[in-house]
Amino acid sequence: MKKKQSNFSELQIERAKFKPLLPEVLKNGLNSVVVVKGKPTKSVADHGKIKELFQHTYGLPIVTFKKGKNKALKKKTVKVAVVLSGGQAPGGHNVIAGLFDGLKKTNKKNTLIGYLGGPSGILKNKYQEITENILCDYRNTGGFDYIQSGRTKIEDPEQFCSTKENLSICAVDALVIVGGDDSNTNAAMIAEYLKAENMDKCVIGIPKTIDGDLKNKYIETSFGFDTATKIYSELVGNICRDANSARKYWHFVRLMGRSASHITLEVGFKTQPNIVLIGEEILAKNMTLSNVVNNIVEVIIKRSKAGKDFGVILVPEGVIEFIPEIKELISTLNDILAENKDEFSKLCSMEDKKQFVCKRLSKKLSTLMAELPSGIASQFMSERDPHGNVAVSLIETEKLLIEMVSKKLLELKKENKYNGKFASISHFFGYEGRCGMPSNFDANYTYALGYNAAMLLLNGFTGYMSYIKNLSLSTKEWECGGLSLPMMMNIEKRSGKEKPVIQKALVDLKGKPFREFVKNRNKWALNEEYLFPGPVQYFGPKDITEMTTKTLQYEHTKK
Ligand code: FBP
Repeated sequence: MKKKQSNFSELQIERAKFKPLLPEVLKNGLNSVVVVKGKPTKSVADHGKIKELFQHTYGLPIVTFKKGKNKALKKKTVKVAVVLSGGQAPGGHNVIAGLFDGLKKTNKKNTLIGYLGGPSGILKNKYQEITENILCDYRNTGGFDYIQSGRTKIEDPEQFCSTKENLSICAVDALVIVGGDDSNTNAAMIAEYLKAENMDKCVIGIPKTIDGDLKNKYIETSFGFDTATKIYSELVGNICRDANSARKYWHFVRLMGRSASHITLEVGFKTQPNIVLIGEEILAKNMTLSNVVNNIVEVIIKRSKAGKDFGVILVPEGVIEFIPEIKELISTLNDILAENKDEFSKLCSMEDKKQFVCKRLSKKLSTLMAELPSGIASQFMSERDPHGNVAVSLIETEKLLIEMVSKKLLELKKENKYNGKFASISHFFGYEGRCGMPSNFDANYTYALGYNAAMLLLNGFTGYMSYIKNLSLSTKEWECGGLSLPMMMNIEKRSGKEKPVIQKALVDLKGKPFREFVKNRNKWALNEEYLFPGPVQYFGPKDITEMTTKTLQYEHTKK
């Protein structure tokens, strides 16, 4: 149903007028763009196994686009389907808008449909035609509500078969899957299946996730990371100011980011709180949960001695899976829950569930499980998503840390080694940032990704991800092209089985962003060097409205 503009806020009305900028190469429409093919590619790891699994789509070259006449595109009429998959990320609607505009500008007769509710929409053949009449109300907006999203994994032979049938019923020539690493793994598998079945249908992926962990040399960032981290930074900045004003609380802030700690690192740069935990560092240093707690306690004591019984600490939600002992526990639990799904689902009480898993754990792991606060233990046993991931967004790690830190400080107090006051407040910022109105960067980036995807599929590429490079430069200078999906894959254990998946990009401890953080963290710990970035700005000085992430700046500028 078409929404009325009268239901829009003043900012929504103004924002609807924003015209995303396109990279120079795409600016004159796709009939003026030609393809340059690079050399054959290899997967990031496990070449043999990936090649075997992707016999029809392995090794495809990276392609880049440059200006030139491409008359062939105009003559074709295509029907394209788009699906939004996984967690929401700011800018999803602009991917649809860019794709729609790219298709229509090339040939007015091209059409776009949107599968509803994520990949399950493909399986149920539930879709809606994308029309300008409705799309105009979603341009430059946050959320995925135009066609919604879902986390269904297409992996069984029957599911592949119904995907093929439903794409054929709708006479769809190409499918665009907007998703993170798991959803783009789905895209790669569907592309391979359709090719093996001799179906002349293209599948293109779009890199989406606020987590920022879908990246490599070509995918410099996934969309949504920019806006989400700006929103979290506003909130954390406000907390820092409150902490510094009241001077009586330690704020433990958990931030979304299922595996990698990119969000936390970026928010750390933007707000400079007293402690920033980075999961990847904890893993590299093989730290136990008590090591992590002791490090926090050390800073709390130092600040307390300086008369500062307050501070702000950032905790990435994925940190829990980086603590080696917990990582082992979660991965063993994943296997136990996958192997005993039916039996486990019949258990009602938490105690029965705990006993059921403890019986199947090693002595070391069952002791660890028993030592965890019962709320946390039950969160560890929550249902896995269809990709086999534990729901870290539901594990209250910040509360676990508060409990353990308080206990440690109490012990130290008894030994006269600490005489400060420790009062704590916990926060979790996750869902607050995923549907925000996209920043100018994300609005432009997503629009370009969609437009660029149209270029890839109109040229018959399949098993590719749409990429836009040089993102730390002005939009005009962005480079466009396509990256073979199997090139990004490796083999990982999921739900107890080895599976091909797109490799996640974790925080690189040798990379510039992390090194920059290490240079500064001791100062941030003891002093109040807090920054207050304020809300995302859409209008005003370009230095602010066009600002990219610190992560992108450190990673891609030659300083
Ligand atoms: P994607 O990887 O699908 O983009 O989702 C990322 C994320 O936002 C994580 O940060 C978070 O842990 C998870 O989704 C939450 O999932 P759900 O929306 O199913 O609660």
